[in-house]
Amino acid sequence: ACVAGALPMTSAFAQKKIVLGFAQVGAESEWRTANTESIKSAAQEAGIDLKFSDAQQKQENQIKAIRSYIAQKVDVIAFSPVVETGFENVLREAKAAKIPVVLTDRSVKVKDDSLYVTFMGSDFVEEGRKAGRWLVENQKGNKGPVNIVELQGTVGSAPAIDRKKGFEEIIKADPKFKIIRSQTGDFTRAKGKEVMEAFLKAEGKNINVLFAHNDDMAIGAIQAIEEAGMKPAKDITIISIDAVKGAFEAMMAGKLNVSVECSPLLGPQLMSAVKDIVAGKPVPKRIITKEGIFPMETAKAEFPSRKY
Ligand code: GZL
Repeated sequence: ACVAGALPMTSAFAQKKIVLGFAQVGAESEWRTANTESIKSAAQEAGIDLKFSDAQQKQENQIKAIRSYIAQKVDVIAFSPVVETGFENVLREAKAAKIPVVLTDRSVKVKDDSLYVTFMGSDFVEEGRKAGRWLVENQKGNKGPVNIVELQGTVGSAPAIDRKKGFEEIIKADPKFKIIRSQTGDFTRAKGKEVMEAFLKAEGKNINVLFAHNDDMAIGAIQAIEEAGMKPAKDITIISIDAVKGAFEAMMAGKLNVSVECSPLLGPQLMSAVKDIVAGKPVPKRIITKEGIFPMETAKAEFPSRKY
């Protein structure tokens, strides 16, 4: 025990390392891989003891991982909720165990927002609006109809719900824009390709635009478009979100028209929030990631400085 005026902590009482339990969504996309890398390297950098789990995009696995962190009495729990609902009970268990929870990347719909300390991540509605605004500008000379097919992200996830909302909010201003098919590709290349093949079979040359909720699905769809003998980014204008390396490569190859940035590099912000929480300092309820938009023409110049 320390007595008043005691000497500063000696090595014998080395500062106990903060233990952070992180329940990751999975490894479904380039974005997710870069996000995991950012979290692991930032924890290392910050001297934080990271316990990490991959839920393979299954909610029950994320809940199991959070319960195990509660049992291990970690100092802080952080996770990116694979879908918006169904986490209330386990968040109440964390609160009862007095373990603070940080939401990164995706958020949850809960009545009691004291169940988490802060949510740090992008504004997905704005990402959808950026995609819509680019399309309105790109098609301004075209009297229409402009038939759009949409590859949605994981059903029930915040990015899928909000990107769709933002995109539709913008294009509804002009009736020439019509979403003729919309289906989930679960944020993966494989599923994106499979669903685009079905869209092409059903609609073929009737498709003018593809709006993909992430680059991985867009890259899968590009393969399907080429296999159908059509030219991606020319016969079908392609809009995507994330701006990962694969998107820049596709844009430099002239196969993708634009990618809206969604930064996965949340590691450093997460670690500083964790340290503040453990130190009892206040943390803003919402921390929004700053991000831009990259049309094909800017890809070559931007690519060398990309960090993910
Ligand atoms: C967005 C993130 C999404 C990415 C996808 O912040 O939740 O999940 O857009 C990833 O690539 O799978």
